[in-house]
Amino acid sequence: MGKIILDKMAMQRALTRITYEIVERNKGVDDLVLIGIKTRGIFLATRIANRLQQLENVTIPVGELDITNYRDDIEHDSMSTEVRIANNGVNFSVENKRVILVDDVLYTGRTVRAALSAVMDLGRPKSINLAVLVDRGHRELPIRADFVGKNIPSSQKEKIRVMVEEVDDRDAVELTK
Ligand code: 3GP
Ligand code: 5GP
Ligand code: MG
Repeated sequence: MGKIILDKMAMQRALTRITYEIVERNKGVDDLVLIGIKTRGIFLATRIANRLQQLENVTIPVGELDITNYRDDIEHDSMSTEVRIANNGVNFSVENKRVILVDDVLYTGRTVRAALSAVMDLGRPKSINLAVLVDRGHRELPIRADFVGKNIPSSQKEKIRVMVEEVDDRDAVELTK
């Protein structure tokens, strides 16, 4: 059985704080777009967008990214850039936008590295920042998050279980051996 690191209320507070930090850092919400990394990153991005709607009364676009085609440890020579771009779920322009990437867990950084490539294929944003619910350490690349729900120092053997009501029927973050 896992140990609960964040319960429903703590998760809600962390997302609310991240939302305020995003507004503060960007000095508002001009040109802001959110891009969630599948699967749970998309739900977290949508929740942040909902809070921005309540807080600032703006509708911020939320894109969906599946970075499978960009991972450096997966063979994808046969896939052209055009096909990779066509397969993503970002239905708006990132040109000159302030992009916030959103994911559930940051670990080696390879997913985010891949997400950066995917976004760059779409255009030239003004900036890209990273928001994650959990940073569990063990980076293998020079990547860090700008907005962190909770730092959870973990051993390589441990797993962080992120549950969201949208797909897991409850909100919680657990550390399992
Ligand atoms: P997610 O798609 O919502 O991020 O990778 C598939 C799922 O497995 C992920 O869900 C993630 O939460 C979970 N997972 C747990 N441990 C790991 C891990 O070490 N690496 C990856 N890639 N996913 C993990
Ligand atoms: P990275 O690419 O940084 O090694 O891993 C980040 C991605 O892998 C995230 O999208 C995340 O979903 C998944 N991941 C890596 N480690 C864990 C973990 O311990 N728990 C969960 N839930 N996801 C993880
Ligand atoms: Mg993830």
